[in-house]
Amino acid sequence: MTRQVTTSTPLDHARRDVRSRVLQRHGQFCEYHRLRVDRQRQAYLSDSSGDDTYTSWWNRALLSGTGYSSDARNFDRTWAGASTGNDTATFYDTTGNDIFAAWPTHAVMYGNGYFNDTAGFESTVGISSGGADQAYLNDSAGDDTYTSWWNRAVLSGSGYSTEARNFVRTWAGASTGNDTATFYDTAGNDNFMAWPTHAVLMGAGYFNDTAGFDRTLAVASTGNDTATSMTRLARILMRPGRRTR
Ligand SMILES: [Ca+2]
Ligand SMILES: [Ca+2]
Ligand SMILES: [Ca+2]
Repeated sequence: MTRQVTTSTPLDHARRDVRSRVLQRHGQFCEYHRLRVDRQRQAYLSDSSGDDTYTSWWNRALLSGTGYSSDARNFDRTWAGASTGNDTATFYDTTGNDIFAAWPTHAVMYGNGYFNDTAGFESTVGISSGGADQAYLNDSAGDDTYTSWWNRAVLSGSGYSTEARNFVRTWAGASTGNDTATFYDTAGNDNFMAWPTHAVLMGAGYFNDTAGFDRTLAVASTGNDTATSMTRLARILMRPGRRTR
């Protein structure tokens, strides 16, 4: 009769011990980083029942109201929620490329290394300081009004207002309801182009795009402005002060 005997030297024991310690340390390291990503680098800010003001930069989110101030710095992601009261949110960008996206109930600004998210603010404003920034404004299911200038686009409806300032490119989308869009031009040369489902006014340094509005109106002031109906393939030369539907 033979017996299988496993031998193990003190060196084997030592190696196994080292390996298990390394795995244990690795586990602790992974757990530490999981916590860092999942918890430590995200900030959650909540408002008061009164009127609150939110302001964010790429490395900071600040929410304040009567008797309090919550300041989150250097987080990868921040979230701020508004409840009752008249709450306003202002988002500042970076000098790089940033995106501002807003809906009636939430808004977000994000770019390289940061993501600032909000929910429930009645008024939201995204501000671009430079870079190839883009703003996306989304309407409500009800009736909404869009108005744009070369450096500003505003979309508002029942209980909310969203605004994009100084973006080189903006887009606003309309869904259900009776939604209207009005574009104002610059003093220079501008081009308005309209399709049945979308319309664009563009000029030096700006591009204001819309989709789905039931009625669009472009207003021309000075400059050599053109309006093109892409359906009729008609080109109209707009004179100062003349309105084109
Ligand atoms: Ca509030
Ligand atoms: Ca930017
Ligand atoms: Ca709508």
